[in-house]
Amino acid sequence: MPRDTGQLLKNNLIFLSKSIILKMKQLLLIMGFLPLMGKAQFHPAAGVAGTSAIKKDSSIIVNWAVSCKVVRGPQDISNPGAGYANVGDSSKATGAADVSSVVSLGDGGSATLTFQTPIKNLAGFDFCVFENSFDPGFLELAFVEVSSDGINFTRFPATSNLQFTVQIGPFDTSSDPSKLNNLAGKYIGGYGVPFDLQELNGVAGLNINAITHVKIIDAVGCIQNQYATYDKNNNKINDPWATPYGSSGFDLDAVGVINQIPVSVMEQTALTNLVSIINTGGSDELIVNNFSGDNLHVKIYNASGQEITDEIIEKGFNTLSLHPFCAGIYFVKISSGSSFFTKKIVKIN
Ligand SMILES: [Ca+2]
Ligand SMILES: [Ca+2]
Repeated sequence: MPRDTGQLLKNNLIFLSKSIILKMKQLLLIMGFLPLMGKAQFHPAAGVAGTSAIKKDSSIIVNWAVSCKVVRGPQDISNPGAGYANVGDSSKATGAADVSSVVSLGDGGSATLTFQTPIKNLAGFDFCVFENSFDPGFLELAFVEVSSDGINFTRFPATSNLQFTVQIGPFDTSSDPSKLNNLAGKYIGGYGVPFDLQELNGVAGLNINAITHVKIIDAVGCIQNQYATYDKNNNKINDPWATPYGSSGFDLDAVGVINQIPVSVMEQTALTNLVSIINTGGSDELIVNNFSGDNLHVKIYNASGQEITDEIIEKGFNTLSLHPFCAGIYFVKISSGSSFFTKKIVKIN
């Protein structure tokens, strides 16, 4: 082989091996990026293929919240003296979604809703939350929690992969629903954000087949450390802020029920699923929330088994006073026909 040809071949081999190494490096780089590219892409905006948005008149919505209790947050958490959010009232969040009538929660404010009959976990999404956004990129967000006793609430693990280095301003439409998961408000008005109770399966003290309360809590959205609220990955949630107006924060329109304990089969359902008994901190007030369609019989016995009160309660929230009774242990017996259950309560003072 002539010397020149040998050198040429050698050069070609060097070039070839260099380009193979380069290709391999490029491939490794792409492979390294793949998990990042696949990460955190959630359901896109209403109307876009792959969305999970549920239209307000969808036939899968079988019921709506029947009561709502609102705790307003300030219009501007950094200036609490300037007053609280004040648009709408709690009644605006009950009944069907209509986009136009809402209750504004303010920075960090909350709304707790109850239902005609408990929400039940079945295949797929079980309930959905409506806000009144006018632009798919203007998204005021809220955490969603559920409870089966009205006392202990469990938060859906929320994710925000939006940037949190530049504050989203009050007229900013740069938000992106495909970077948000398990946060109410990720869709435009008229389209509900759905939640699947199966995701909370196994949480101690939570009966995902008899959810009595849904709580919506405004994500403050400010990226300053002292006011920020965080997602499950401990990332700051960035949403339009500051909004120092009466309509500050999450604007709750409605909560739609997709799966519920059917009203007609309530009689066959354990009575314990249809009643919640709340005696916060051993106080002298006993709240009995009756989700069954019927009046129920409530008897209270003292520790010696003597009957001390006997009342009929209607559906909905009923407040019974324990005021006349001494501190101590009591038993509350709830009955309907032949079915009943008993719960121990403690009156502290
Ligand atoms: Ca479900
Ligand atoms: Ca907010």
